[in-house]
Amino acid sequence: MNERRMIRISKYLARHLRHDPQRIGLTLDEAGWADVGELLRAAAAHGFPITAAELREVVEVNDKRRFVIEGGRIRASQGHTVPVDLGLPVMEPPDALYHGTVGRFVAAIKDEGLRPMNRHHVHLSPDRQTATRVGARRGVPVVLVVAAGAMHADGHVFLRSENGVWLVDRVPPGYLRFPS
Ligand code: HQG
Repeated sequence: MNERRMIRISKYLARHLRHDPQRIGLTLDEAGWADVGELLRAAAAHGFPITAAELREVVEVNDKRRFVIEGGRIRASQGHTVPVDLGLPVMEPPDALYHGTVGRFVAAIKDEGLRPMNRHHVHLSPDRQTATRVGARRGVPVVLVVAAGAMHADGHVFLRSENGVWLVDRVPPGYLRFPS
């Protein structure tokens, strides 16, 4: 499959497995799973036919491992706006995690800390390079360092998604280091 088709399918899956399953009449269970056959039928019925082989390829090859297939079901590993309980394990984070953003948000973040905005959690990256890519989706990236170890010691709960993204309810400004 070519890169363009792969990206189109990945975006289509993200839209319907994270944000808007009703749009194609799909139902997710409480943990975010959809039946693979049902998904393929719903996509075809709504003008976006995907073959089973294409679906498998997107799930397996996708650089960020955004989706998982298990026992005939598929779900997004993170990033939902619909209410789901992914049942992710609570984990002790490393001392430092990273958040990629852009300059125009920095003043508000200094003031309020990081907030989940439309998602369920604030998303943090395990390394600077990943955070740089996340920030670059919106402009010139600005990478913030999060004192995750200190937050954990102070009782903040961290989850880790199946694809290695760290999730937390919020990051108060005192735990953030901004580039000078
Ligand atoms: C910013 C993609 C103002 C925050 C990525 C970010 C990631 C604030 C934006 C995943 C703020 C929210 C998540 C505050 C946070 N005031 N702005 N108090 N607190 N922000 O997309 O972290 O491709 O919801 O800095 O790669 O950018 O979808 O979060 O810029 O892993 O798989 O508000 O989404 O993965 O944006 O990205 P998002 P994010 P996928």
